Amino acid sequence: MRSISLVAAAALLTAPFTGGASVKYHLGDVDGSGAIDAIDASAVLISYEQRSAKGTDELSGARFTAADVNRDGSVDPIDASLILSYYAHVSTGGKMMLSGFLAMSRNTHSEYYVEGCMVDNMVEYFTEIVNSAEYTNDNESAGLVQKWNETIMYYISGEASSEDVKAVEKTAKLLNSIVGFPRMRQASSKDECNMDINFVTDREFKRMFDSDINSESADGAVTFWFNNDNEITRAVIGVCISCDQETRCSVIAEEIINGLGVCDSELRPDSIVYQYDSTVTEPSEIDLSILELLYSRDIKNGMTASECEEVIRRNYF
Ligand SMILES: [Ca+2]
Ligand SMILES: [Ca+2]
Repeated sequence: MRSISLVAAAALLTAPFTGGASVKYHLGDVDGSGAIDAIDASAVLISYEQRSAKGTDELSGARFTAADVNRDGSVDPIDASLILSYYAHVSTGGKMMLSGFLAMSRNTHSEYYVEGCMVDNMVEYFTEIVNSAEYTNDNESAGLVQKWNETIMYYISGEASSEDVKAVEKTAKLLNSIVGFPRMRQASSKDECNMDINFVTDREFKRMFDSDINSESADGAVTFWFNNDNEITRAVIGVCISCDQETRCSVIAEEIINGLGVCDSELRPDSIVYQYDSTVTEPSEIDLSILELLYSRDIKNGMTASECEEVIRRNYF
């Protein structure tokens, strides 16, 4: 493994810092060079020594903020050592953002973290079910993020059992606990709804969905519509009443979640959106984390898979 010497790096620092008004300082990048490396650690140490010896300090404003990487209000050797550790991480092929790296070195995780699920797995799964290229019949929007921005007003039609209604309510409650999710509420009439949940016979189901899917083998389906901004504006769900209650509960949760811009998965049998028959009736921890990421402020309608990956790598640790 490469080692990094702080002393040698300090010797490299022969020129004064450039610091014009147009230079942008990001956390850890004390000289505004665009990279976080040993020179930044040296700048922190030099600033610390200046301040200790003479009471003066050339670091101020944005540069001070960039240098105080552990955000304790002081620029000191601890910050320098954190910058060096991060530089070592990046120099040996590490891909974490500084904020994630610092959180990890404090042994903490972001709110999206699921035990045992590495960021690469999360990226792969997110890409599979959110940036799926096969889900839409519109080539323009294939693979782009589509999600709701307005409140989902659902309405239950047809022969729903009390267990069916409970399953819808349970899913809505769970979704409403997600930060950033635009709420899901019951509409007072079918006219007011934008998510129409129909409990139907096999024949009605076939009539509703036959042009889109092979309805022979399906117990449920959803069709959703989106506008030019990739905002989902309407969804119609069908659940076959011919299947047993347990299957119906699983289908209800799955189709609602599919209607949020999340397509089926082949990767994870424990997922609520697993492509094949399953009796999973609620989202797995990873499903929930995906929904939290999808509905977070950083993931925007119309984003591509690589744009999403960048967000995930920054936020998932
Ligand atoms: Ca730098
Ligand atoms: Ca500090």
